[in-house]
Amino acid sequence: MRRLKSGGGWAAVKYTLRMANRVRWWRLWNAMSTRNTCKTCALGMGGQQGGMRNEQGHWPEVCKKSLQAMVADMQDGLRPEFFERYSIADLKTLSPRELEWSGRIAQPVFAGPGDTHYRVLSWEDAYARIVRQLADAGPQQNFFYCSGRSSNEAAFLLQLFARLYGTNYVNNCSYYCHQASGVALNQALGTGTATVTLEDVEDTDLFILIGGNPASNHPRLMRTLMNIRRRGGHVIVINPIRELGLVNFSVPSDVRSLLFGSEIASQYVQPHIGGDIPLLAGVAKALLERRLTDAKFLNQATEGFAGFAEEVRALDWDEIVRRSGVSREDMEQIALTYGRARTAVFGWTMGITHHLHGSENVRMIVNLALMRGMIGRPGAGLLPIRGHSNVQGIGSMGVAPALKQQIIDRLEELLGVSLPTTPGLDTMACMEAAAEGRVRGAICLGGNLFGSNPDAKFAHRAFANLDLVTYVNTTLNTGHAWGLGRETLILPALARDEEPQPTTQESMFNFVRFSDGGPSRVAEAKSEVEIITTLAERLLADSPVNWRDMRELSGVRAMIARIIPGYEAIGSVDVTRKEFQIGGRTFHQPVFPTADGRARFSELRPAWEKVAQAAAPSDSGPGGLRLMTIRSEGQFNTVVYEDEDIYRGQDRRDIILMNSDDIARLGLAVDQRVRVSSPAGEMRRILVRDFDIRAGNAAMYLPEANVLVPRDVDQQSKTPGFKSVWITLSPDPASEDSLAGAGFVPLEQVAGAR
Ligand SMILES: Nc1nc2c(c(=O)[nH]1)N[C@H]1C(S)=C(S)[C@@H](COP(=O)(O)OP(=O)(O)OC[C@H]3O[C@@H](n4cnc5c(=O)[nH]c(N)nc54)[C@H](O)[C@@H]3O)O[C@H]1N2
Ligand SMILES: Nc1nc2c(c(=O)[nH]1)N[C@H]1C(S)=C(S)[C@@H](COP(=O)(O)OP(=O)(O)OC[C@H]3O[C@@H](n4cnc5c(=O)[nH]c(N)nc54)[C@H](O)[C@@H]3O)O[C@H]1N2
Ligand SMILES: [Mo]
Repeated sequence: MRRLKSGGGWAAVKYTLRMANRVRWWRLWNAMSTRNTCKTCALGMGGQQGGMRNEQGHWPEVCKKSLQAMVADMQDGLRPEFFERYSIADLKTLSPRELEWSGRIAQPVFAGPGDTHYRVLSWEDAYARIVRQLADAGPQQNFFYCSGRSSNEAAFLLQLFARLYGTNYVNNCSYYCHQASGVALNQALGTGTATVTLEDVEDTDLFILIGGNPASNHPRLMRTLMNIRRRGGHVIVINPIRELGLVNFSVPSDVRSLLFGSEIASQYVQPHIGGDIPLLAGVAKALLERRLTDAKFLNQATEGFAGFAEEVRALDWDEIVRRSGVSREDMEQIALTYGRARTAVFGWTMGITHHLHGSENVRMIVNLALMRGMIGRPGAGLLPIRGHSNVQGIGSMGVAPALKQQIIDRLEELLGVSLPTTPGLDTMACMEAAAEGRVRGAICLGGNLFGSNPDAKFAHRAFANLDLVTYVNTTLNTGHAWGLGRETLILPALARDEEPQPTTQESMFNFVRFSDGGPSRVAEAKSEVEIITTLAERLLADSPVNWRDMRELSGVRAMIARIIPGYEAIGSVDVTRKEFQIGGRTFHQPVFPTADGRARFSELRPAWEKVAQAAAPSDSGPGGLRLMTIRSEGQFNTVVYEDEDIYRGQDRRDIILMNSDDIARLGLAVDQRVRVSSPAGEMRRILVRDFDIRAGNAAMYLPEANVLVPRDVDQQSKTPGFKSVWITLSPDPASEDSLAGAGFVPLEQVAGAR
């Protein structure tokens, strides 16, 4: 495959034209221009400012991802014959890409014990089956999972339904995503989300980007990074992989950038996977040695600095260098740039949270920001770069195992009920409970809980142990083939821009957007709100909530305004159509919502020990590598749109990206087939590819590589270590030509998981 010189640019433009041809460009243009929040990442485009606009009204803000998602939603509906023709065994042989492009799910379908095929059933039958399961098994035997695309309204109703039914087994995909950020920020600052607005980021002198690949996953952040550089500011990238788009990116909507490309990183350092704490500690040490800290801020606004500073001073540079994989000069260079910057924003993504020390990673970032007083003033702060377009709103609405006390109190008062006090379960805990037979049913609102789960073999078993699995989805995914219970239902949902009434979403900058909805593209699909309220109405007799009335979303918003802190303004959006910034979350003054108003440093020692523990296990031997599982340019989580990963110059997905030194050291060759083994499983016939990644580390794509990821979690955030899997490689002579070029290895062939 041809290697590109820059991310974005003409490749992105050409792709756009190709997508547009697929569904006719004026239809796509119209669809993209409606007033609906963009469906992909949580940067939050669209809404009332009109399609393709950001929070500052800039137009056009388009990215390949939003087009991919839109074109997929514009596909024709699956006909009943599809399920007659393709058995469940056939679905298992389809790749994530083939499943996605099969078409929109158009009718409820069902598979029971011994069924070889899904068959169409009526909505009435589907509802009756779910209500029977919920009533028979009871609230401690069913769990609710929510992905991050649903609206605030659907999310609020889902958790309210679950709680009035009597369970706290409610969670969302953030447990596999940014939960570590929420946990750590709450501990340090008393708030769990970004402390900055988009304006702050646009105005900052220095952006430190840690563990993320926004060129592919948040493309519209690239314009902001480009602008920082154009103003003479700096962008420091910390990433074990040299990501082309973070070195140079052509912002397609900027003529100068499109023609000549824009340099993004002013400094690029490549630590080991999991080496961020030693690296950031090194930067902290250099700041201390050069007295580049903000003493006034530290005294007035923080707690615990002295202890932290002592620990950092005591560290040995050689150990820091060895553990981080980065030279002392590089760390000192970061400290100097940071020390000179008037304002700095720290942004991070999954390279930070997907570790068994993910929460500690985030605390370390907070420590570094506090050292120079970079939280609580304009142009400076913290930005967890969120994933799904409304994952933050789903959390705000209370789709979580534990509600904030304030929300419980308000709900109990408003509704005159007592909410369940039994402990809730996070996502992995629900999967474990399923595997052990402690729960009997699951309702998944969006997402692909099977495909996103670590340890695919285990996930397959866990689902198979459930009596009824209900999926509410727009398109088919691997979960519908591999995540089956004894009985499985798939219900077709309307996408955001097909909702019969307006809905709202929350961006990673705590900005709430209002989506108009639009005409349905799939006749029999229903809105998530209709599905939830119908189930609630049928299951909960004498409910204090009139579920029929809850189908009117302005009424739901009125309730959210009374219940969810910071969301008061949502009560009037139907009249004003005014989108708003959530109160109490952005900090331009150094006073924080902790008990004493001060921000807290974390100790270094416990984090340091965890990093040491995560170092090579003794049994991995000299052939061991540390594996991260990552997204390609052509996918959205478990949904694969195309097999190519263009910025990384890869044409297929059944590959392992390795440093050329490791390839030579292990006696392997490029394009040789290997067997990749981890404590969780093994994958066969994977192709070795030479790549610019820190030696000792390797990368493969999710969701396929979830066969290899063990299900251990960070104890604080319950997030799996998706980016830190110890693997060994061995040559795999078995070569099967039937797989050549397929780019996808069916799970059964790698894991024998049938
Ligand atoms: N197109 C597209 N957009 C998306 C998504 C998608 O799948 N496709 N997914 C959405 C979602 S839900 C999310 S959460 C985000 C994900 O966005 P990202 O977090 O950018 O996605 P990943 O591919 O998981 O990439 C992680 C990056 O972290 C680096 N990394 C891995 N381990 C480490 C480490 O130990 N330290 C450091 N410093 N870096 C490390 C990898 O090299 C890689 O560049 O994107 C959202 N947007
Ligand atoms: N190995 C490994 N595993 C990972 C990760 C990793 O980096 N490595 N990343 C993790 C992360 S960050 C996340 S967020 C999770 C993602 O986990 P999930 O959010 O559970 O998975 P997605 O792949 O985003 O879900 C895709 C499905 O959502 C459905 N969908 C799309 N739009 C809508 C809608 O509007 N309504 C409804 N009802 N359904 C819709 C489609 O049917 C599609 O098949 O995966 C995690 N898993
Ligand atoms: Mo995510």
